[in-house]
Order: sequence, then structure tokens, then C-alpha cells
Amino acid sequence: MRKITRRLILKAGAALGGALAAPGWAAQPRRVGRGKRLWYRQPAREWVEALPVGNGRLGAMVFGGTTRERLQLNEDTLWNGGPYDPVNPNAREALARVRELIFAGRWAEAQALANEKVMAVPLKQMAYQPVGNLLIDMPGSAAFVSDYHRELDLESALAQTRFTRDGVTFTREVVVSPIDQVVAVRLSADRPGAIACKVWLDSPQPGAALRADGADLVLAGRNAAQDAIEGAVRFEARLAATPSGGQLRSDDTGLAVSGADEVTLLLAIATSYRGFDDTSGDPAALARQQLESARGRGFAQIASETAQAHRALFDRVSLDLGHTPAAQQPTDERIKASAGSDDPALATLYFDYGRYLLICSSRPGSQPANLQGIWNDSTKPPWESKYTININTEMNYWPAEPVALPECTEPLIAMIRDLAVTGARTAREMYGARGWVAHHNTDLWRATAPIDGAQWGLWPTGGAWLCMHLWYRYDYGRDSQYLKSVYPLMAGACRFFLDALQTDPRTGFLVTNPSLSPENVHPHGASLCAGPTMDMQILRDLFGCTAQAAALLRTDEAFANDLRAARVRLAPSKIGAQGQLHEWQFDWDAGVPEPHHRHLSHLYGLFPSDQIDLDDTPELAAAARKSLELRGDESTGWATAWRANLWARLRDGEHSHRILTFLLGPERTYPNMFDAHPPFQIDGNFGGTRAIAEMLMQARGERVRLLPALPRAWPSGSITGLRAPGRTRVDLAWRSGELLEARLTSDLAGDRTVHLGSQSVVVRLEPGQPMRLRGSRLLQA
Ligand code: FUC
Repeated sequence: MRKITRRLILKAGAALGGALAAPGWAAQPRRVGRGKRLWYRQPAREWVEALPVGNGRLGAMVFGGTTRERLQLNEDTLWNGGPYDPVNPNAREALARVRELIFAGRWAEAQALANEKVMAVPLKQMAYQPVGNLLIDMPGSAAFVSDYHRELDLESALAQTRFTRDGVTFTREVVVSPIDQVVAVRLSADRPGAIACKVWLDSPQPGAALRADGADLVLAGRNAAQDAIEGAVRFEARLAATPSGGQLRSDDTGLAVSGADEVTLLLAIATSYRGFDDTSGDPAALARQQLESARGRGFAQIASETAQAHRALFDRVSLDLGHTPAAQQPTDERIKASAGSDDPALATLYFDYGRYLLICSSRPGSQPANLQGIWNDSTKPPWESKYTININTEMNYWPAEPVALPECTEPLIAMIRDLAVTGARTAREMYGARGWVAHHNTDLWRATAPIDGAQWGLWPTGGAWLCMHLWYRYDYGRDSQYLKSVYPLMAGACRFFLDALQTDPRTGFLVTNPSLSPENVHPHGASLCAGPTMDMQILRDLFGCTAQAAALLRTDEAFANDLRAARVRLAPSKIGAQGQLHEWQFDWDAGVPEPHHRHLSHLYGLFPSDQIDLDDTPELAAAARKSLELRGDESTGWATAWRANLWARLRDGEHSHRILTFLLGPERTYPNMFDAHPPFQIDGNFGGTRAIAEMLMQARGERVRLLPALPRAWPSGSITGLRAPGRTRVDLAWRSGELLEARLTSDLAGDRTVHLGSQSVVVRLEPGQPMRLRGSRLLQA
């Protein structure tokens, strides 16, 4: 290994003059097929063809109809129910027996008892809800429409519909402003006085009623009860129309505009939700206030400030995987043709769309992205469109740090703060333990008890896994004030396990009990077990980083020592008779009823964790590979995305790309590019985005691996603005499958080990001084 010294850096710095002009990252001129946008030649016929816009809190799906426009609306705090505590009062007493039965090998009996005594009341959590629709009817027939075009511009976060009828070209633009907190719509035409429309709001929520309030329209309602939990959320939407020219009339059925040159619609939506234990907000006052401050600002200003705020995040990363003529087709046609076409730019679009969706569904102050981000049109959404924290919520945030969107994790961090409160009660009452615990799901009310049924829900490691995202945020950003603020959450999650872990009488190792390997039934007629591999891997990570955090913060030395002592007593990952990684403490993998189970829980150690690594733990990496082969390549959307990440970690770019091709094809990607579980679930979009990043660069601690899984299908390309731990920025360009140039920049001085194939060099980064490495031998520039 070569060491690159300070003297060499100075030399590299001197050579920097030419770096920005290097062909790899020259700005691409905008041409058809190059724009970062989704586009179509027809209106959306169904919801999965409509285009999502959002500001983290407010979301809309834009259909782009020619006689009726529909904006399907969401607000991220409109969920069923109200504050509730689902801990089962019988759970604690029954748990001792459940544990005994599990250690005695009577797993099915343990599961039956747990189902009878331990599970949450109610057994389900609350569902995320749609607000309703903003509808715009325009006169004229769809039959006389020509030159139809509909698009979503990922850079300006603007959805646009354009068409011609009776010689007039109509344009409709939609943005959701993170600054003004309104949905803004502009209707315009190329002939004066041509805009006529009727505008109104509807809602599937109980008792929702529409009325005119002066010139505004107001829709007020409340949420529904569910599973005997009373609805406690009130909401209000307020809509104002500002026509230029023409006339505006409003009554309790809607607004009518005629003879206008242009109309701007502004829509504010608010609820009474103030927190998981407080629904005393005043939605009418909030919506009025939001609308008042946006009114009079004009669509152009709102849209340009929205674009500016969006681009401040979106423009941090730029990916180019090359373009072929396939990229000139409409997005739905590209998806349909993707399996047989050479269209590397489709992967680029998927990557850009993933970043777009994260920015639009998870902004500071909003709720975290749920199973559908913020976009849900059903009052009975799949899996309640809530937070499934045995993979799906974590996957939503897999791209955040590497694609330089750390702010987008703030809602997740805020949710973990809430869970540490509600989960402390669950820990105490259900387990008699300190700290806090969250099982496999949570909702707006931050419920933490086990739900659905023991075979899915009695998994105590959801909160622990979420806490890893607290650590990633620190590791990438190295802000010790931030670490101090989240350390108590990590310590609380650890404290629960210090109390709740059991000594396995067979092996003497510390194990979780009861637990399960997410949603997988083992050969003994149950999921419940002790010490599934995933739990051990997650706790090894959590105890390790929490002890490290305590050391960095110079606090809790004795506690950190307890964590280190417990960590080495956790049952290790093991290799089984098939050469596979054990999913459980026993070598059960060959006998499972569902060999292609979608979850890859025991491979957590390979990704997202790095406990298993080709260089550091080659035997375990080979076993993980075997397990991955046994599970197969094609699965549900998110599970396919996880597979692509895992193969990238095994540095098999061809395999990863093959899986990604399936993910981007019509079976797993809807025409609007939303991931298909099926049905729509946004995690696959985010997991796929991370997989693309992971194929190009992998980083852990102070180690950076360049182009670890570059497939032949992406022979030349570049990416700028990726992030690695230690506030490190990584820019890369490659040609004919070979590294052209890499540029590492950090404002923290320190060594980084850079790997490329079998080459590696240690470079010393100095604040703000880019370090350039050239070619397949990593020569300093
Ligand atoms: C887990 C998965 C399902 C689905 C659901 C939301 O239960 O096993 O596939 O993604 O979450």
C-alpha cells in the first residue's frame, strides 16, 4: 500500500487548476432525453401513473387530465385514531413462560401463548389517511385535444401538463412549497380570456364538508376511529383562487372562473396534530395563516422559491451513466422496454427520482417517509401505510447519507425521540426493563407494542435498528453536538437490551428471547425463537457504536464497559451445512417452508452493516453469498432492492445490475416510477437509489472503495457529490470500465484508505484541499 503524503497533496493541489474541466464531470448540456424529468404523452389513467409532488408535509398526486384535473391530496399527520397506549397488561406475566418454552424447543406452543397473552391491544396500528382531492373541471372534450405532454421536472420540483384544444394551448403547473406551505397551481393559456374552470375539494373523511368563506373555499373534517381508538384529529383545507382577468364566483359547491387569462390556486391544509400525545392544534387558524402569508405572492415567485429550496438539496449530487437513443422515449415506454433495451440513463433517472422523493417526503419538521412516502389515496391502505421498522422504514433512509441528504433524516430522528418515550413504557410494563423498545411497526401515535400476530410482531429489535441511523448521521457528519443530542436515545435502546437479553442455556451466549427473524417461519412451525442472527448483528452494531459514542463524548464509562462486555457475549454469526450463513441459532435454513423468503434479515451483517466484509471476514462473506444465492434474485420491490445492495457489497456488479434491471422493469416499477411491492411501496425506490450509489462507491469509517461493483452496462460515466463518513465528498469519473479520476474532499483533516480493485492507497486529506487520484493505479494527480 502506498502512502500519499502532504508533499504530494500540495503537488496535487497545484494541479487542481484543470480538475473542474476534466471531461468526467463537465456539465452536460440539456437535450431531449437528458433532462432530469419523467414525461408522458397521455394523462394518468390510474393513480400509479399520476405524478407526485410534495414538501415533506403536504403531498399531491397530479393526474394531468384534459377535462378534469385531479390532485389527490395528503397531509402527513392525518391518520386514523388518536393518542393510545396498546401495551397488553397480561404480557409481562406471560413472557416468562414464553421464554421457557422457547428455550425448551417448544416454539409453536410459545407462539400460541404469545398470541393469546402478549400482543398489543388493539392488535393493529392506525392507518395513514388521504385528505381528499382538489378537482378542476374544464369545459371542452378530450376528443379534440392534441400535442398532449405531461412531465415532472425533478430539478425544479414542478409538475406540468400541456395540451392544445380548439387552437388554444393550455398549461397547468403544480408545485408544493416548503417555504409557503401551500400547494400552488397555475392554469394558463396562450389566448387571453381562455381559462374557464370549476374548482372544488372533496374528501373521504367522516363528516367532511365544503363551504365558501368569502371568496375562499374551505373543507373541514375529522379523522376516523379505528379498532376502537377514537378519531382525535381535525383538519381543514383552505383554497383561494386568484384569476387575472375574467370572473370568479364562489358558493358552497366550489369556485367558478370564467374568461380569465390565467388563474392561480393556492391550497393550505392543516390538522390539529401537535404530537403523539397532543391533538389540540387549531387547523382552521393554521390553514388561514398559511394561506394569508402565501396569498399575493404569485405563482412565479412561489414556484421559483420552491425550485431554489429544492435544488439546494437536489443539486448536491450529479450522476451520469451515459445516454442512448432509448432515453428519448416517454418514461412509461422506457420502463416497459427496459429489460431488452440498452438504457443506462433509466438507472440515472431512478437514482435522481429516489433523491427527489426523499426530499419531497421527508423534510425537517415533517413526519418521516412512511410506506408510501406521503402519497396515499386509500382510506384502507396496504399495511396501513405506516412505519414498518423491521426493514421498510430503515430502507427509506438508506440513501440519505451517501447521497448527501442528511437533513432529510431529521424527521426520522424526531420519531426516534418520540419512540424513546412511548417505548420506555412498553419496556417497563411489558418486559420490566429499563430503556426503551419498539417492535416491528409504529404509527403517528408512536405505538411500540407488538402487533398483527406474534409470528410477525414479537420482534423487539425495531428501535435498535432505527438507532443505527442516529449513528450514521454522526459518522458522516462528525458533529459532536449532534451526537450529544442523540446519545441518550442510543443509550436507552441499549439499556433495554442489557435488561432483556437472556442467557441461552445451551450455549451461554446472550440472546434475544422471544424474538424472530423478520417474518420468516422456521422448520418448527413458528417464527418465534431465541437469538436470530439479525438481532445479534444489530445489537453488535448498536452496542459498539453506543460505546464509541460514550467514549467520544467522554461520558458513561462504566455503562460503555457493560456494553462492551455484553457485546462479546452476543451469539456470533455462524456458517451452516450448506455453506450458508445461519439465519437462526440452529442450522435450520435447509428446512424452511419458504426458501425464497423476501426478507434477508441475517444478511444485515453484510448490508447495511459492514460486520461481514469480503476482506475482513472472507468466510462469512462467502456464507452470505451462499445464503443470497439460496434466496434467489427476484422478490418484492424492496426485497429486490436489498438484494441489489447485497450483491454490490459482494462486489459483483453484473449480478447487482441484473437485479436492478428487474427492479426497474414493469413488474417492479409503475409508469410513474413508483416502486411496486406490489402494490406501491416507496422503500424500493430508496433501496434502489442506494444500490446505485453502492455500486459506484462504498465507504466505512475512513475507508473508501471506488467503483466496487461497476457493471459492464455502465462503461463510462461520472458522479459528483457522493458522501462518505467524515464529511468526505467523493467525485468519480470512469471510461471504458476504468477509473479516470477520483476526487476526495473533506473539511476534516485525516487519512483515508482508498481502494480500487486490488489497489489501495492511503491519502491524507487536508481541509478543503481536494485529493485527486488518477487511473486504475490510483496515481495522485
Ligand atoms: C413487511 C414485509 C412486507 C411488506 C410490509 C409493509 O411486513 O414483509 O413485504 O413490505 O412490511
